[in-house]
Amino acid sequence: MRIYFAGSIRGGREDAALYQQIIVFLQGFGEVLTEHIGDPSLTEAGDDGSTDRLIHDRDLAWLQSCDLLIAEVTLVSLGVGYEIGRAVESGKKILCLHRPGTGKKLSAMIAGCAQVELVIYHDLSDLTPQITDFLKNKSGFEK
Ligand code: 6K6
Repeated sequence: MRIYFAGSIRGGREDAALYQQIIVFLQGFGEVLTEHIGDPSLTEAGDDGSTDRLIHDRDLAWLQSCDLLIAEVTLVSLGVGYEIGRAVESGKKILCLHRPGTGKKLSAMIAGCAQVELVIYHDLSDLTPQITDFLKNKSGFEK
């Protein structure tokens, strides 16, 4: 299974360590195309030497080739929202992960989208069983 993991870069890197833990967990199910999202050394400058056009076109190609988009949506990120919209348009399976209680309510355009499956969680220990349940029982993917 090819998984596109989406998480905030220029929207803020406060959750980078958590993204890394989620990515490691997801690697037990398949290939994560976007491992770099969890790299704690990447700053929200969002600049690894590539041009924005190259980043956009490369990420879109990965998104079009994935079986599943998993997006951590607690930090508000225009890029993550855009990726979710493009994945909806392409008929991809989409799982969004959100932590309540951080002061920001999830956008109605994500929470209200019928094509998006939403998991509410507090920490990794209550997230991982919910991802497993989604992958094994709801998405049709097998570990
Ligand atoms: C590398 C390290 C830090 O920044 C970079 C270069 N920038 C990006 N590299 C890869 N993917 C990116 C980059 N900037 C945005 N994205 C994509 O948009 C990722 O797939 C994320 O899921 C999402 C983040 O969007 P913003 O708006 O928070 O940057």
